[in-house]
Amino acid sequence: MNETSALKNSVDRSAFYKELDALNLAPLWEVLRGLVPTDPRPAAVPYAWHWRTVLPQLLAAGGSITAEEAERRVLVLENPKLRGKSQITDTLYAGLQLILPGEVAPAHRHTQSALRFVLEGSGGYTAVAGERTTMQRGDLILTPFWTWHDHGHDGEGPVVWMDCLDVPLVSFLKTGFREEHSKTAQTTSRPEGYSDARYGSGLLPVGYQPTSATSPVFNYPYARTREALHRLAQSQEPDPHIGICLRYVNPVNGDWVMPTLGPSMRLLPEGFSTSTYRSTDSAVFVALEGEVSIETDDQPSVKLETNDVFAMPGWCPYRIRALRGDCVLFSFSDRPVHEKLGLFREEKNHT
Ligand code: GTQ
Repeated sequence: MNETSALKNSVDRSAFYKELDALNLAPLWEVLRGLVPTDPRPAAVPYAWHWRTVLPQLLAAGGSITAEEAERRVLVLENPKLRGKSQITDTLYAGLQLILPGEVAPAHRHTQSALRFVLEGSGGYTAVAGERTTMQRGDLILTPFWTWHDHGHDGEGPVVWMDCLDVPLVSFLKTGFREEHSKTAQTTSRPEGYSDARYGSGLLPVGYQPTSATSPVFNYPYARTREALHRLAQSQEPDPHIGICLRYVNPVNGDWVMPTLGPSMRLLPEGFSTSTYRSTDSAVFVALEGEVSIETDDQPSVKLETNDVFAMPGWCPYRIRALRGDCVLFSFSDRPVHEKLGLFREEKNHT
């Protein structure tokens, strides 16, 4: 093709594209490579929120609005590349919730699934579907989709936890529903510890038939998780890519605890460094014990101390080093969805 006909061609094309545009039609060949990329290109970037900077703001929120007025007094952790969207990664929501003594965060239910990971204080509780559970630091609490839940605090001092929800996924699917309960706090119909006794002790009621895709255990206490990790650390070598890492399990079927969110807890012995790892799911890490550094290819390494939170986009290669003490890291991700859809991929490098 000579230059004149190439020019004519592009003029014809741009006139053609205008015609198409007016008819709500678009040429695939202009966008194909973006639509069907060679590999995942998340919009989110790796990013850390440090407890020492976030806590004072959360306490300031405590002085400016009550839990009841706010419904949930939460500072949303927004990824710098997804501002205004309430997303910590492309697929996950996370926020830090504060509740003060005597307060109640009113009962409601929604189709989004939620996990709470307790960071600070004691005496806080969550009531889920008629049963209350007291929250201690490091505990993982589940509020399955469409279950009534309210939060409260009978103790002293501030209580803070991280809310982990599948909000972006549910929004994408346009399946969000919510309802407020007629009462501020639901009436409990079972004693505290009932679910744990029925489902959480390595035993199940004979003949039990699951009624939900979510685990019937709704508090996974840190004391037990911690003991399991430390016992394993005494008798096995850490995996080179994930350290000593356990996922929270639904005792009824061995699956993840929720259909959309996959929490896990890992221990990295002092001085241990992981080899480079990446996977398609995006994740949020919280430093529970010790001090770690996380290194990604694009950014200098970031140090995480107690209660610092880190957003890890999907398919981003990273290494974690345990800098001080035996380090315990909580994380949650959308891995259950990737697995169920047959889309989960991971890559383990040997460096
Ligand atoms: O505690 O139910 O951070 O519904 C966002 C939405 C917490 C909750 C959040 C919620 C909740």
